[in-house]
Amino acid sequence: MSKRPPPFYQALDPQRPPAVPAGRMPAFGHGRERVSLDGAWRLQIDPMRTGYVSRYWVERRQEVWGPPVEFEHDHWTPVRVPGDWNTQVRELAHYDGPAWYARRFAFRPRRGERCFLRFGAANYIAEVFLNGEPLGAHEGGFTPFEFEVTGKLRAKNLLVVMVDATVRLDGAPTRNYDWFNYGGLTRSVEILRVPRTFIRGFRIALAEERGRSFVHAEVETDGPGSPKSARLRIRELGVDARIALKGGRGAVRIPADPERWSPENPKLYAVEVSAGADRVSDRVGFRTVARRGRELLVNGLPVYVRGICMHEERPVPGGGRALRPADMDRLLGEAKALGCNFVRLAHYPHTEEMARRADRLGLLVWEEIPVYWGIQFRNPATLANCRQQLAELIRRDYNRASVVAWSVGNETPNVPERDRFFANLAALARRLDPTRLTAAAFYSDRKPGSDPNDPRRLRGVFGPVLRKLDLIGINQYMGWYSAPGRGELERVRWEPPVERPVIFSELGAEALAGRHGRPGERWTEEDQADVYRRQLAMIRKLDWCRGLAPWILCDFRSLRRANRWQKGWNQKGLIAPGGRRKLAFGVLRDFYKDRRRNPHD
Ligand code: GCB
Repeated sequence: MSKRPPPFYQALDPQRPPAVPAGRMPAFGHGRERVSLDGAWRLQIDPMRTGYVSRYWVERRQEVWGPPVEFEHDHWTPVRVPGDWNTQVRELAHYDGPAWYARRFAFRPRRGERCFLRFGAANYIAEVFLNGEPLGAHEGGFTPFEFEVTGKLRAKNLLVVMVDATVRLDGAPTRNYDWFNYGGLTRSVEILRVPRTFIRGFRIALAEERGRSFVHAEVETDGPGSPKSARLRIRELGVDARIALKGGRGAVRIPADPERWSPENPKLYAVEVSAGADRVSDRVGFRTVARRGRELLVNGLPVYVRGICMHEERPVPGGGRALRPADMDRLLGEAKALGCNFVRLAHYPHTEEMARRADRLGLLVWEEIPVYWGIQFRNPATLANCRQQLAELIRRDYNRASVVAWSVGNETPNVPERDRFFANLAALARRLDPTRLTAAAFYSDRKPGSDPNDPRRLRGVFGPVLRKLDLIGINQYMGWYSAPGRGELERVRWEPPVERPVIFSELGAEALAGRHGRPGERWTEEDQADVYRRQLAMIRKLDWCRGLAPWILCDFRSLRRANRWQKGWNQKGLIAPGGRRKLAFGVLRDFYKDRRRNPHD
């Protein structure tokens, strides 16, 4: 950060604080002391990037007789964190540029402790300043990041965060997407207080080999004089094991036969780890996930996916990104009411609390990074950014039994650079987490009226990249986007595109809740229900298809949706923003009820 500000008349290309070093992952945060910085913050938008000239990160107050001061944190607009600015400040409904957050807080540093300032997510770029000093920057709108602030906290602190929601051509997502780009500090901000040497990483999973099962745990400490060992306890399983640490790292494999976590029996165990003066805990389910031929296996048994897709958006009339506990209960409660055993959290990492709840409720989860539509597959900086987002997500949710797949992309052009990009991300996911499947969703549709059985269709869309992945999603909107080709759902003959478990990861149709008419009459509930009925009749006959996750649980905001019914909302939801279920909800629920009775038909 240069000390001398540029002159005010210059257009700014500011020198940024250093980014979080690639590969640096936030510390394990559960079951330890955390100080919340959520609540009342102040916000100032900054479309001209004046904050870099005026140095918005330093303390300033206007003195009555003093020289003019052009900003005062305490008089900026009040906002709540976590939360997007779009739904909190009327004038910012469509603002998606840079903005500055400020908050004061008191703190009592303790001798010998270390502190980390952790952000659950900031969309899209964040630059963080504490007490006038830059801490660092982070790119990626949906994953956590942290900065060590040991020795930098005082009794009274000023925290300033520049959050830039500008969608970038080289970013992920890039400038073309079908949802709403909520800006701001959209997840919690907190300080983790840890001993000088502490447990930075802890992960645990079930492993099976030759008919025997083990609990495999890994611990990583950070700090001087790492202890020689850590202790792992799972009381309910009678596990009390020592993990030898070398250079602060260690792993252990303990023969154990826990009750398996599954959607039918979401059993969780309390797990505790201690090392030196530090101790963390988590609630963890044990299960295995694998593929065999065209089957998706959970605990060695084939699963038929009864899924639904969802965005991270409040299911209320105005929308909003930051989910509250009641919103999460609603979203996942409705998925359960549909009879789901699976949710696809599209198209970016949702708040960590969703997977935790899915653990408790017994829902399998597909998680995803925002590699979507026009990504710059040739750009090494874009790849580095996507690798970082994927790594941060895997690091965050590794202990969640509900999560079965890491998806590396959605609906991308079938070009060699896409294939290389996917192969790179899939290899990374496998290296970081060999216990789960890699996945991606591919678009299969044709021009209205074209032959649904044209063999080039599948080949042209998917290609050899499928073999780099474990679980394949097909997005297809037969009966909707190809309206003039009605009848195609009855005529289409699908071939399995690859020897892998394949699901329909999207299908659907739009309807304005409360608008009624006849099947075929677009934007009516009857038409949407009719498309679902015909889709389900088709899918029922496909023995290779391992399930579906229709698009989507709730209507969601999207500025590209601009007809008289949509008015800024994608209306493919089974539920309207106010919570009202459309007719198609019942159609899918009945289908799932039937599938549950005959899980293997
Ligand atoms: C898709 C995309 C999804 C869109 C949906 C639609 O294929 O994956 O993000 O919102 O179609 O409604 O067209």
